[in-house]
Amino acid sequence: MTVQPFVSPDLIRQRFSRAMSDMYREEVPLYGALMELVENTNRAVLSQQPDVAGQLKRSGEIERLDMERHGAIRVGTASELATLARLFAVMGMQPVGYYDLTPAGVPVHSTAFRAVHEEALQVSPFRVFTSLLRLELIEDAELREFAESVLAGRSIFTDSALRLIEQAETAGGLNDAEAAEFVRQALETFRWHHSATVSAAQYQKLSAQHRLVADVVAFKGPHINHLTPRTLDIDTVQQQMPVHGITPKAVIEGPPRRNCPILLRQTSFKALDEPIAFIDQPETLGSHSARFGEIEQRGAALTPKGRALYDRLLNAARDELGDFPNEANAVRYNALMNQHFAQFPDSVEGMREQGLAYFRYFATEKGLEAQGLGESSLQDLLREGYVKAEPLVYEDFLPVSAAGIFQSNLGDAAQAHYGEHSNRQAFEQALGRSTIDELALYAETQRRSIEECLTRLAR
Ligand code: OOG
Ligand code: NI
Repeated sequence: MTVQPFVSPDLIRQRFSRAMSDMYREEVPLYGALMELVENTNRAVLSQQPDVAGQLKRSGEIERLDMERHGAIRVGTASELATLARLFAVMGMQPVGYYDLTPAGVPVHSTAFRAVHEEALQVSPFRVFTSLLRLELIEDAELREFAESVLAGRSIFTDSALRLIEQAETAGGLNDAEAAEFVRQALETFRWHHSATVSAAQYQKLSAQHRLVADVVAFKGPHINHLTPRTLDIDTVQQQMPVHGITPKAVIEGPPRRNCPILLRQTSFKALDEPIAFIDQPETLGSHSARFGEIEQRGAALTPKGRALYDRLLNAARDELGDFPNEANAVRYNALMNQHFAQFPDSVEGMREQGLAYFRYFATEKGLEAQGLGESSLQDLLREGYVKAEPLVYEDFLPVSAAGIFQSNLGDAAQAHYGEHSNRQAFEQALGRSTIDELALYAETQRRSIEECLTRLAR
């Protein structure tokens, strides 16, 4: 008997991401339309902006661009979250970052499951923004207990998925056939189910508490609620969306448009009203809106200093606006953002000199041809053109943006006020492990690239 080699977790993730996209395209036809729009826009940018194309080629991102996307799900219990962590680990995805959405009136806290090493990200940058409902924030004790009992009675994983997770853990991996079956089984957890698991009256009660509560509690599993492609020009896509029958939210979340993109800019289109059936009324259809579309443009990962500046400028613009950005104040919001962000250096050199972003360093042709560079400092090498710096792409999410995305899809009525605050410890206890600090990952990638670059030049 020959022993089948294990498939690398990165390739399992790549397969899974593709399978998820196929499923979502079938479930949500608008997703297909959006993908097409993004592909066309990206193609135009690559042919019209050689500097952008050059940068993506040097960083290798051009190869992952077409398959790059993130999804989002919401779960209801600690054990669901902990098992998800194990499921994602089979695909080489770790929980990175902690996001508290309660200050924005959304009763969840979240992490992003993703690959952590730059080489793994290159094979598949697939990420899943994963939120845990904070039932403890529901004040109505009766409703809370009802929600807890409904959640306790469901199982969001297939038996085969659980078996394969365990096998991957004990054997150390999955062979080709097992990996294929794992992808098929894991996909089931994220599928949309149009029949609710509660009665119409119970659904109404959950929904009246918070639409998010109904979305998590009233269904069989944590349906994927969006799948987001990466665009190279979000303003163009935003503008083009209505032409294709898609209505975007009023403002783009994140930093304003810049020459040198930073962090993450996102926009979404409204959730679909989908027909659902209740257990006591299988014939009468109710309606639920959960699934929506989103696009994003990614820019440089910021250092703690850069991030502090970003947060300060964003808060200043929002404070001055005096309200959540919406349709009525969108023009003023954009103007305020541009005005405040004028303080954020808008060039690679400016950001590098002030230590605002993380970079990847490359030996240039000139550097590789030169001799005796062993003793030079990185500073000197950059100045002489022996080394070039490219910003590291931001692989994570932004809590204020995420809250804006949640809200635009839940309706403004969903803005609640919660006294209780951030509770990373409770989240990690539910998760069964700690979350990884994303800043440490960027710092490591930057360090590796400097080391590699200097070693190459010293040869
Ligand atoms: C997640 C919303 C946040 C993002 O990209 O920031 C998000 C959700 O609605 O479950 O997707
Ligand atoms: Ni998203």
